[in-house]
Amino acid sequence: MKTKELISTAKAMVANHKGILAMDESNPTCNKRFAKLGIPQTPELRRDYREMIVSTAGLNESISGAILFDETIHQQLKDESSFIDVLINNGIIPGIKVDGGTVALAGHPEEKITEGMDNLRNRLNEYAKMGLRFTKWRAVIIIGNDIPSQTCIEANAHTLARYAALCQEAGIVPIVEPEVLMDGDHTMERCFEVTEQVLHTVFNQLYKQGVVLEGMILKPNMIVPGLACKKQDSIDEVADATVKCLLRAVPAAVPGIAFLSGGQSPELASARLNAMNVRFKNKLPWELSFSFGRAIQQPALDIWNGNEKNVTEAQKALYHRAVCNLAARQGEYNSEMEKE
Ligand code: 5MM
Repeated sequence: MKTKELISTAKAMVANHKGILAMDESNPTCNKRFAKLGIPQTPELRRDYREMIVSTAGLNESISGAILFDETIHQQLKDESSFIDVLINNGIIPGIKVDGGTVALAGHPEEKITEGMDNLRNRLNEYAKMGLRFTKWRAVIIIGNDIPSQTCIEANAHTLARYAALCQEAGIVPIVEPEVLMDGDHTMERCFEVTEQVLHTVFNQLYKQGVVLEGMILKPNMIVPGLACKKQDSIDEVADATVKCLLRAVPAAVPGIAFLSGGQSPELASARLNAMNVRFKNKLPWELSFSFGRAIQQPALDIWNGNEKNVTEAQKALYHRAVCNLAARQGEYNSEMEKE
């Protein structure tokens, strides 16, 4: 195993206060986002949208790596360069989503298991040859009446660890993403309890399957109340609960924790990340970073709206969100930045 290389890639993914841009929406998810805005759901427009993102000048000042979707790596920019090369030339590490999405867990119809293990070893070797240096696999855990079940947590943790071990064997850094969804009216305390259980189970499996913790990145949810919960805790309460949970469950050997945004508004995601970095600066064993999708992209997507004429304005919005999160990583974000 190329352990040294894995460790240095993982460190680079969270270095210099930068974060990871998740632009790996599968076609159904990307189409859903386009449909909301009335944008035609074609491969050409998905390509145009992603070209708008990767050609944003200065993106590399705050973005260390970008997660692509398989369709994108087989497409080209208008000048016929590949998306992978454009990222590499801009000093952004290219990565790719390798999971195949979620389906109902057999015997547990309300819960999800992630597919995509078939032929994964060969796919990883192909991706490594193409220059992709990290991957992502997302597991989904739903909070509801009597769920998540232990079966669901264990099945997803086992799969995440199998995926991570295969990635490291291929010399690729795995981003391990167990996402506890924000949907529902559960409290922040319930999110804490479930996330802690999930993370303990995931790290137990990573250990059992020999995954080198120094050569991976964890991509968890923040500890937040459900979107429909009557009590919406303050930014500082979310920051404290999130760090408390992570300190209990994430080994110090992991170089970085890059949060997903999970449906939080872009401003709230930045503010919560900022609060963690303000309150726990220099006190944590891992870097606290971001791997946002919607919380970085949404304002830019709204402006772009499928129209070439809007590219420059959309790129400004994307650049702005990336810079806000660079500041949040240093505990230097504030709402004044949103007026700039
Ligand atoms: C960008 O969306 C990623 C792929 O999602 P699908 O498999 O549903 O198409 C997703 O895994 C994303 O990376 C994470 O959920 C983080 O994105 P958010 O929007 O939650 O920050």
